[in-house]
Amino acid sequence: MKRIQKAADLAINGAPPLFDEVLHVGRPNIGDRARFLARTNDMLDRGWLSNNGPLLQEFEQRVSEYLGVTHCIAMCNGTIALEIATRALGLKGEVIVPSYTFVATAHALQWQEITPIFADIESTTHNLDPRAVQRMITPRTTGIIGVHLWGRSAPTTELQALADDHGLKLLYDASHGFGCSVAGRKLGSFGACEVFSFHATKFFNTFEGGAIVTNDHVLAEKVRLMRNFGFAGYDDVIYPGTNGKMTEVAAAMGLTNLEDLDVFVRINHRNYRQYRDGVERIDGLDMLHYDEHEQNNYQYIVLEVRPEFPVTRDEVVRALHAENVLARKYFWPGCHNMEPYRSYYPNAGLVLPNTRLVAERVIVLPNGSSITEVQIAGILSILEVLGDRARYGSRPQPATRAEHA
Ligand code: T4K
Repeated sequence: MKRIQKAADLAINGAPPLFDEVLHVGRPNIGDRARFLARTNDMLDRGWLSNNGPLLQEFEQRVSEYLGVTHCIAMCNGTIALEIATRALGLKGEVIVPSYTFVATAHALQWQEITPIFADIESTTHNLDPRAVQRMITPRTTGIIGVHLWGRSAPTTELQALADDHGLKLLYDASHGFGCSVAGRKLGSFGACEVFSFHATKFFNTFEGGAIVTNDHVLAEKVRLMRNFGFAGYDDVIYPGTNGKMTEVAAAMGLTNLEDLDVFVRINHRNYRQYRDGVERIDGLDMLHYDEHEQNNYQYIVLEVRPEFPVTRDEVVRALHAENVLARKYFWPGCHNMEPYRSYYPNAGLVLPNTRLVAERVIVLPNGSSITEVQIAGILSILEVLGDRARYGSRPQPATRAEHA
């Protein structure tokens, strides 16, 4: 495999791309194909495709055991799970969330005409700053949604104290946190409930999917019914519900992938260490670290491009894309800069300085079971050349049409 050694080797300078195939950030981790197909075959023979089928029930059982929670209610995706969780908890008025998250965290509220109020993050953790949350509490506040961004725990102790002091409901968007722990306790059992996404791009996927997990029996029963239109029995609807059901084929994928979680973690961890060791040698780049004393899924390889790096974050992304590395600027530009929030609250950014700082710096790189050691070495070689003033000299200029010809 060729590596980038000098500025002239870069595709933005007219050279052919380093990679022939596109390298994605969100390539799915897929478990044993034969076991998945066997489960799917059985499902087809049974003629039971959705609506609380046997695969779903087994899946919920396995997930709750794995996470150490009493209830897992599997859903069609993480966004609907967030909507059902906030609805079941009776949230209304204002709910405090980070702006530095995937827009679904805010949209799940807005979709129900609950106002998301954006609180700032800590620049080192990328997670909610409890002091910022406190500042955003008003008489209209009914809840807080903490996000365990990149699978690293939100400040659970501080957020619980705030929620208790102010009589607020606290739940977590744990979309990134499957298989991760804080102080040795798996994410999933904090707050009133936690919501996972099992989207294809996540560490653990069910094609599309998600779950609400909780130790609260009453809440669990309510969300279970709300997931199925609010039906409490034939012809008897007792809640405003929706269709949040997970299909049997998704549960089959989930059961299969659960059996290979250790393999996915091992691969991600290996990749993470290779990236970390490589990035350590490059001035002006930082990589977000995971606490090796905790359980981590190591799914997100998060770089921060500091101002002293010779080229800007956007130029790094442009250079990587030109090499067929589809790095992403998650979660630029922050929810408060997306519609409808930027029209509703044009000045929200004034209280979100760390959100801006982090969103302007971050790049997420490909990880997962489809990326190889050699490919990671290639990606690192691009970053090294971009970061080496001696070899690189000036800011990259795209080759002109004439130079390409
Ligand atoms: N809360 C948080 C904190 C979240 O991160 C998310 C989802 C949610 C809530 C909502 O959960 P869900 O309702 O989605 O269950 C992707 C995912 O669609 C989204 O699930 C995820 N967060 C977000 C971080 O990433 P996009 O818009 O970046 O997706 P897209 O289509 O650009 O795909 C990402 C990369 O992955 C591309 O390079 C293509 C590649 N890819 C994608 C799929 C689906 C594959 O290689 N194979 C695939 O099957 O949102």
